[in-house]
Amino acid sequence: MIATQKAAIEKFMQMVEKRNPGQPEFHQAVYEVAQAIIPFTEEHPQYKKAAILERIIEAERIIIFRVPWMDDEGNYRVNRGYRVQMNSAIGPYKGGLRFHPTVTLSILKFLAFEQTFKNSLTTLPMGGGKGGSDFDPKGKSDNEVMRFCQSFMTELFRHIDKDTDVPAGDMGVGGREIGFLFGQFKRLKNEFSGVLTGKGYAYGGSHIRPEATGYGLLFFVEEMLKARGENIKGKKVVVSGSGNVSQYAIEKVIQLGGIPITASDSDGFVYDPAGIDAKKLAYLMELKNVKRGRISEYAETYGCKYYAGKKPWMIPCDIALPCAVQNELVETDAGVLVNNGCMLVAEGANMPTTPGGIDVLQRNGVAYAPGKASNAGGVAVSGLEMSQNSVRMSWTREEVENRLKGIMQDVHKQCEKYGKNGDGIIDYVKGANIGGFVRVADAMLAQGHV
Ligand code: NDP
Ligand code: 2IT
Repeated sequence: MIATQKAAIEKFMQMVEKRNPGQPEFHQAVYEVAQAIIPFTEEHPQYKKAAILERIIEAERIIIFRVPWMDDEGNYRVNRGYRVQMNSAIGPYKGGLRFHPTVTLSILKFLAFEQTFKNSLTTLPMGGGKGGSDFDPKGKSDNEVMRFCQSFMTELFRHIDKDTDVPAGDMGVGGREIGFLFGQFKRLKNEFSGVLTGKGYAYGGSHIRPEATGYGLLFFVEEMLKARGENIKGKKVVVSGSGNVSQYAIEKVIQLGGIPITASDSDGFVYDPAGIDAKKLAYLMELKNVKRGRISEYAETYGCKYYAGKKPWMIPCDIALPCAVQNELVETDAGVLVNNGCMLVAEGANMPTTPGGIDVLQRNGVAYAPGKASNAGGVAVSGLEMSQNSVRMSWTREEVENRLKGIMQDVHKQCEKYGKNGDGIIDYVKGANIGGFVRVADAMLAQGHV
């Protein structure tokens, strides 16, 4: 990168930090995009002249609200709810809801910003949004979760609609929560519509939506490997997390003939050198989705090692799939992966690798895919759920899975188109950011000064 471009990026980031104080995750997400887009807009002055980058980092609208609810002991409780309506240039705002005690405006702005680019890469008509609350579903009874969801939706319902803003799940928001949220929306609006995705199949959900992020991640990994003349058979795969994304990533690794050897939660990870097979995965799913237990119990049941307070990147592997949380793979972790011969890192989570981590991986020739490309399968099938709801039909599992695979192959093609360097190596960060940007930017140009 030439010195004038570096200076332009630094100046831009100073403005971003000044206008968004105390929002480090948002700064981090913008920085990654700015590094790719500022040089690109130098070569394409129509975007620079129209200040598209300056506009795209500003949310169209942010809603922050009180969520009062009562716990099982009759205590009054209060949380904060948010919806960040980031960009509607190419479709209604679309993106998940996160319920986690660490939720802040900075986290949701970073997620909504990433979502804008990701949704564009899917080629489906979806803008970017994200929302959630600092509510912690962990340790709460089903009734408490229901009361919280009902209170959350009692405010949110007036800001969303099937053609305006369509939330879905994210961390802490799965099928149970979407059901409660949908039920309350329906009562308040007296309307049965596709206003949320990730619904149960019995009431308008799509086949393969629960599986979509994890499966899509592996379809993307297959394309990355193909580009290097490789395939996944027999490869050791380290996975972090044990929630929705991790579970179905593990399932697809098994189906494709790879060997998943770790899973984790916020307390530690398990290393199963024999591989997590279909039977052990069924146990893990029951443990996490029904019993809502801890990953350490997997180690007790199957007699393998549990590493309390540690992350799985220390285990030698061919492929690493961070599927838990932002900034879970830092520079030193990347160094350990490189030293152990890891050839590919693809993100199931959003922004799990720090900028220093990305730098170490890329400099050492590890194929690295940012989440906005490799985890786009979840929102892609959400888009397919919206289509099915609009025509009041549902497609078969095979049909949805084939479409998902086609979309992930298309995302990979866009990364290749915009990210292939002179030496033939694909820079997925550059490719995903420019590929995601162009469609949104062209729509913004066409729509005038919006
Ligand atoms: P879940 O809530 O189902 O699972 C989250 C997992 O991450 C849990 O295993 C959780 O452990 C673990 N975790 C949370 N915090 C930490 C931490 N600080 N350190 C280590 N592990 C942690 O969420 P999802 O699987 O849906 O989401 C995971 C990631 O994937 C998120 O980054 C999300 O934004 C992203 N994503 C999700 C999509 C979806 O459709 N659901 C789509 C695309 C991306 P514990 O149980 O201890 O909290
Ligand atoms: O980060 C994500 O892409 C999601 N949590 C899924 C969003 C969606 O609308 O399905």
